[in-house]
Amino acid sequence: MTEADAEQFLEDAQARMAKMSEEVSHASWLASTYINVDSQFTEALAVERFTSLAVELAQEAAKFDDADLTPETRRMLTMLKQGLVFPAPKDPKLTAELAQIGSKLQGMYGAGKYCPDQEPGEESSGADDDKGKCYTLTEMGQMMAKNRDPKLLKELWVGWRKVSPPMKPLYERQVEIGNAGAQELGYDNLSVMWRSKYDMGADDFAADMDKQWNKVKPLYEALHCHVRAKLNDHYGDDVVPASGKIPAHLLGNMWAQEWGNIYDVVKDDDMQAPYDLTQLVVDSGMSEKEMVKAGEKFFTSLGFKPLPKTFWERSQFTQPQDRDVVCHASAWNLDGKDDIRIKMCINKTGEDLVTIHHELGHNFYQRIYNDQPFLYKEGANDGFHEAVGDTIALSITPKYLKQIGLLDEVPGTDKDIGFLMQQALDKIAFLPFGLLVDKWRWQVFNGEVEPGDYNKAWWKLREEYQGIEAPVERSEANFDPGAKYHIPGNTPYARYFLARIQQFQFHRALCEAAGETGPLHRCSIFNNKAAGKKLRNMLAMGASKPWPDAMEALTGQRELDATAIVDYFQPLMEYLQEQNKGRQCGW
Ligand code: X8Z
Ligand code: ZN
Repeated sequence: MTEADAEQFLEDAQARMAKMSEEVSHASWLASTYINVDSQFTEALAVERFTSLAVELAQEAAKFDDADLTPETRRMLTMLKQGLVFPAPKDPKLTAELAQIGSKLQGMYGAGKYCPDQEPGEESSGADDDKGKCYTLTEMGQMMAKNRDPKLLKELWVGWRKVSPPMKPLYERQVEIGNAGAQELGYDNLSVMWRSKYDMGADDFAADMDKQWNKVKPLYEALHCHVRAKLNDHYGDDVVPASGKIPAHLLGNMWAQEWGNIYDVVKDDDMQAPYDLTQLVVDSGMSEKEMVKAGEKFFTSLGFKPLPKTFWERSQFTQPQDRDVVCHASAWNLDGKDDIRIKMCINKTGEDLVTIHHELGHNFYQRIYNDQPFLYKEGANDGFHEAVGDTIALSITPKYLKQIGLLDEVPGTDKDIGFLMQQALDKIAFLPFGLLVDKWRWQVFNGEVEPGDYNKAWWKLREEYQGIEAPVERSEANFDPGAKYHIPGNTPYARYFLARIQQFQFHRALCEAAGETGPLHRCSIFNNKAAGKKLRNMLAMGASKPWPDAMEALTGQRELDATAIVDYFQPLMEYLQEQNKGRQCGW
């Protein structure tokens, strides 16, 4: 086996995978935007075929294990092996079963609703059944964001979680088959396989996550302490005690993962936010599509090509009323070229305006690396992919909002703490959640946590890392991880933790490239071609180089560096320390 043999093998393999992955994309798009038995059947079949091809090729690649190859060819072979999120064993029956479970779980989550008057297990008798309204997750998310009635919030919190117990046996089986698949590829289990995609050893990766967490933890603890005190003021001791863990239903988000929606409860009377982004969006009269146009404009101002016509024709911007869809926002490239789309159920809120930038970040990344070979049409690592749009959204500052006509005046620096608080409630509050979702899965995959302890292990992590607690008693009859999209959706989650750290590093580097000298939180790179060029050059690399090379191209650094996020929030940290004086922090 020579270098030339390996190159030929890789060329053929990539051509076959590219074709098959296009089939999967179209079938999956259908299954996510028209949930029914037929689309699920079709998707599962396509996924089955793709999985079996990818596994076959990954195993075949082993024939080059002892060959003398260039580092580039070796790297591509490794990437071929690591391509699947959930590999199946060679057995065709198991491949089919795994694919069917995947489509089914995704569909259960997407079609999930909470129907207050319905007994568990009872089917609704029809869409217009007036016995009681059913709430979609989008509707419940809106209520969790705005409503402050603890009783209703608790009901929604519990209600949504009825979606997941039926998922549990499927999930168990999925893990079992996936682990067998990972083992056939030479990994101890899926946990090792998932952690092996970061150009370092699997255990080094887990250690690096912990290392970064320890750097930002003081900021999280200070925020937690202050938010708990404010919630205690607002709701009283009976609902939120002044010490201990915060009940998970009061943080403005179904999973208590981002807390920006309770800014009104957390702010001081003299600390008005400089503006309310949702209000600006509503007052502007923008349609959902115009919100996406605003996002596109930011990217084109940095020198990215405008989105293709098909993006506007084929994307899903709003929730269809006539069918079930997977509303969880995502960005797609269906043909590996220009057929890029987003799928969202956009609400006219500041939160969704930010999510639009997040999704467009995926699309502009996908498009700018589309000349790379199939295996390199990925982010430098998956954290990079998640960080691009968020980096851009960090430039949604008052200055920028004035530039695009949404704000009349740039507020004075006396409003900075309000702005930083709003940002921290999303960015800092998210960190422990971003860390623990895959900590849970790694334990499940490697057998440390068995099915009989799934929920217990989930809440142990939620309590330990986030300092929150379930508002009602939970047991193994519940399967709360399944009520979070990425578990049934099988999307790895460590990427979002990485992205939270990285996006501040990227923002800092881009602001420097743009010649901005003020504080990081006031910097916007809108319209700056020098920053745009730097970003575009890095993104165009795709996954062609180990991620530290991409990181270096943009930031001059080869490692994750939490000092950027810590520096960004330094003024807020000082404020929080002052506020927390005399309070007993921790949980
Ligand atoms: O899933 C997402 C994106 C799609 S990649 C909307 N995010 C995570 C989540 O919603 O849980 C973005 C932030 C974290
Ligand atoms: Zn994303």
